Amino acid sequence: MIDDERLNAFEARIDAGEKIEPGDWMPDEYRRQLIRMISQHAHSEVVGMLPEGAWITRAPNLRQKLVLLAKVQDEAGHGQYLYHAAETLGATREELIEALLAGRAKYASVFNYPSLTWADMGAIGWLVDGAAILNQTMLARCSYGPYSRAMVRICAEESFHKKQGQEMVIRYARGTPAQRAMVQDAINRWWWPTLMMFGPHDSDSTNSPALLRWRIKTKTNDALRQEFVNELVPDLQAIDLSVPDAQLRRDAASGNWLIGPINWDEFWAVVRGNGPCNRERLEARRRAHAEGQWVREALAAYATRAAPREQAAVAG
Ligand code: BYC
Repeated sequence: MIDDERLNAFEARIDAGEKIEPGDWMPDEYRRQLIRMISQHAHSEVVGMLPEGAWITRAPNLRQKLVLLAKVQDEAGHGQYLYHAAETLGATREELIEALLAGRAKYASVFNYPSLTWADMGAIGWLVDGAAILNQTMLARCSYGPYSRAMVRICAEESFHKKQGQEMVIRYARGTPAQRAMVQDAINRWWWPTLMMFGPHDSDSTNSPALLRWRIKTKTNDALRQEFVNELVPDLQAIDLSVPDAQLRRDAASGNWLIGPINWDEFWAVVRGNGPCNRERLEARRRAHAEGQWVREALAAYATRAAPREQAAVAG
């Protein structure tokens, strides 16, 4: 078949709601977009462990420590599923990780902000994981089979993360004046970075046309951001916490909560490596990678020695 016919057949499958699987023909641009997005997503999960990981040793009690440990460990697992999904498209894990450590790869901007108090664990769980769930519920319906299936599992775990964060925020909002002030401060600091996490406005979203055409995304950046704002504003108001946006107002006609302008200069500075913690985050990843070298070597040695034995067992 010539490429036009293949493309038509490929798009007809997508329009019919079929999943595209690893061995199937796909346009090079579809493959490139998926590797770009899935690898950025994997890096986000792994770098996203750092702001919360910093508080594991400072959790106020054993229960909180166990919950936070489980959550951070989940994020490592999400990175695993996603690197695997990217590998089904022909990318190698080594090249993807090398791009992250060299500072060439992107990951979610929100993780380049510091976690300053214990209440940040609540704000990250409710706001950041809450935003991620909206985005990932959409991606669970995406046209590429391995990515959509990874998302189903990840979303189930993210729901626990969101509830963990929500529970913390509610508890501190009902707590002492100092706890209320601490949690309000955390919401103030994480609100705008979370809104930026949905990506640039649709008019500046260069990848969206291809992603929407091939149903990798089925909703735009602005549509998802609006869903998030509509969900969070009443929930925060219900526990007497405010949103740090003097221009926030409810539009009676659409029912939407309309936000003030997002600081895109700040967003792009963070994306380009100049956020408050970009250098610290990459440094931590490089250190972890170097310290894990012996584990990778041991696994590779085991695989080399185990392979002939396993082949012999199968043949026998
Ligand atoms: N940060 O054309 P656009 C988690 C880049 S982790 C950095 O709109 P697209 C969690 C974008 O890459 C889950 N860069 O892009 C973990 C593009 O540059 P390139 C994180 C961003 O792809 C631990 C350029 O800007 N979720 O839940 O159509 C603890 C133009 O943008 C960002 C995902 O990764 C950003 N925020 O849409 C707690 C979801 N936004 O690549 C929680 C998967 C945009 O052309 N990703 N850029 O050089 C997506 O859904 C989409 O990629 C995005 C952006 C919505 C993020």
